[in-house]
Amino acid sequence: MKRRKFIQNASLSTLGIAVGPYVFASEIKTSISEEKDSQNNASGFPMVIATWNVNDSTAEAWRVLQEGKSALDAVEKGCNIEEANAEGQSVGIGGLPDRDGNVTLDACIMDSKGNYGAVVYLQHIMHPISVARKVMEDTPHVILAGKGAEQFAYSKGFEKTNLLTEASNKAWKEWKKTSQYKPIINIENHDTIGMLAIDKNGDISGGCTTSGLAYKMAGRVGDSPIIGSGLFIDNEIGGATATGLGEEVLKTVGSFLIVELMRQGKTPQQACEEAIGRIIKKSPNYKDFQVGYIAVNKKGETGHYAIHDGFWVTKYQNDKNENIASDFYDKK
Ligand code: SD4
Repeated sequence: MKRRKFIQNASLSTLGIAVGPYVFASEIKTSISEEKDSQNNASGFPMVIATWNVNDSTAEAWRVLQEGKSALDAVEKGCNIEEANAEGQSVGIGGLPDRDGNVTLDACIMDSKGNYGAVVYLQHIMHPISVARKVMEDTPHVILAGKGAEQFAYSKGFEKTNLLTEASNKAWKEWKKTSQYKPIINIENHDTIGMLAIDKNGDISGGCTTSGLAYKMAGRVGDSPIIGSGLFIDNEIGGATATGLGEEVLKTVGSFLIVELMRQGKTPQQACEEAIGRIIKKSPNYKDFQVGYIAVNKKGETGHYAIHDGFWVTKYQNDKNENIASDFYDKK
């Protein structure tokens, strides 16, 4: 419900509302950061934070962390839950297809040692994040695409699965009646799961998995599987991950930016706000799309910020699994 509300809110923004003035990132009110920082500075680990309302995913990651396993195991298993949820229409099975009716998946994973693996434009495999982990651990490469990624997955024992559910097929057929391709918010959808975890040793890992934008052009790849854009981890500093219109995240290398801003001394909240500010500064049409970021630093302090209302995060820390409505830039 909350995710859908987000889309509606974002869609409203396309109805001819005038573009606001250019804004410099540093002009974004620091008072927001301070207020949010006091809410977010529950520190400590193990902990896990993820984009959207994904309590079952964070609960699974938490369970893995409680067993004393690594943050890497936690993000993989946590993301697997949402990938297998056929009702989530932008991750794994049930994901809305591209405009030709093919469900194509992007995912990546990054560990505390700086290792990274990704799959892009992967079809017929329910758990792209697990394939990404295999790319990271079992190949000399970091990204595998399309058919090559699919063949690699089969070689590792993943099963061929029909990812197009009845509900998504129906939605696609409905969309085909107009076939209006506008790579902006009105046909964008959001459930992408980006997850950051810190294990009992204080080591950080992250994962990001998505079916990308609904009805995208065939071959389109978003930010989610691209290191530095959809996800970045530096175990000395922290991690960040993104959701929303991937093209905008890619152009500003958002997750890397957030980690570098934290390196310079910003809190996770300030860093997320600055990264959103960069997008707003560069894209006068920011009212037409959404981007949301989450971040965590080495102490387990978190931040989250979006362009528009409706972005939620789920955090499991200090034995509490909670959904949090994120603050946002465009207060109208
Ligand atoms: C993409 N960032 O492919 C993803 C979409 C997304 O929730 O986040 N959807 O651009």
